[in-house]
Amino acid sequence: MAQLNVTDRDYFKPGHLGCPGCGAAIAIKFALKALGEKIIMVIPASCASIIVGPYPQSAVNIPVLHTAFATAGAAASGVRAALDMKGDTETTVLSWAGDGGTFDIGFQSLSGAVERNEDCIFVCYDNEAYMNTGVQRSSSTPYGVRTTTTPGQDWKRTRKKNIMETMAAHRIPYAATASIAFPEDMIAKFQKAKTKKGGARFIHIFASCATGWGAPSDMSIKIARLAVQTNIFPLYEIENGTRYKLNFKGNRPVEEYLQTQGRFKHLSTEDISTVQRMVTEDWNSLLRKADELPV
Ligand SMILES: Cc1ncc(C[n+]2csc(CCOP(=O)(O)OP(=O)(O)O)c2C)c(N)n1
Ligand SMILES: [Mg+2]
Repeated sequence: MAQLNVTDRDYFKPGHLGCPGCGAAIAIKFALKALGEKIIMVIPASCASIIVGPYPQSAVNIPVLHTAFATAGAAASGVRAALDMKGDTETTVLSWAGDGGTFDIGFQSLSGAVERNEDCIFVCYDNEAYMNTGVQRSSSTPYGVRTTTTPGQDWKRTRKKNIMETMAAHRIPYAATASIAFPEDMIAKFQKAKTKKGGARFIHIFASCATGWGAPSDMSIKIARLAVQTNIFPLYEIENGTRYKLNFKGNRPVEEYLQTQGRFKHLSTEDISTVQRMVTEDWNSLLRKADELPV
């Protein structure tokens, strides 16, 4: 990859309120490094609200608007409109929502903002459950996972919603996936998103959660890397909802990923085969969209 042009400055400070090994905190650090100073962050209720913290104890030295759980898309649109009224087209509006605030309760707000093609970067940092309130399942929680609302033998039997496909269906100008285990790739995508001013951009970040996933805190990056290497969380970009580009091709079996986390511990060999089938099916579908496999 080409040499990245990133500042030595950190806009995310030590002493934040994330758990040890918090993937969401790592994602904030890289995103702010990529985007630089002139941004306003909009954060709906989530772990990120806590990690960044309430004014004046903020862990970031950029302005933040804390907003209600369902409203990231609408609140970011309002901040954009206010900046435009002031003639400020330079400042980037960065909406920073969890999977609950994106896939579930925030979905209508995001869909509206993307359909209006608001000039904002919409981020979903995805820890695959409602972590801030105690690990309840969301529509981003993958098949096979135990959470506090899918406990014991009632582990989640439905698949993770494909949020990137929903964004493609809006014909969003730019959408990309990113991972805390691939910082250069993530930073490059944020910088690319920043240059695509004038319309909506969406970045879906895989952010491991040691606390909610039953994993040691020093495994967060390794787990995120395995998610990409097993094609469970592929790295790719979509332009205008139609042009797909893959950034990495994995080839490891899903079991290597599943065995790193307590939330999958109960799965039988047969269940693991089911997960593998689902992942392979989704991966092949992505390859076809990227013109890398015959339709
Ligand atoms: C309308 C409403 N319902 C419920 C809550 C409580 N609540 C705060 S954060 C949160 C979960 C957020 O989940 P997600 O968006 O995935 O972010 P995470 O905490 O996992 O980082 C919930 C349910 C709320 N603040 N507002
Ligand atoms: Mg979450």
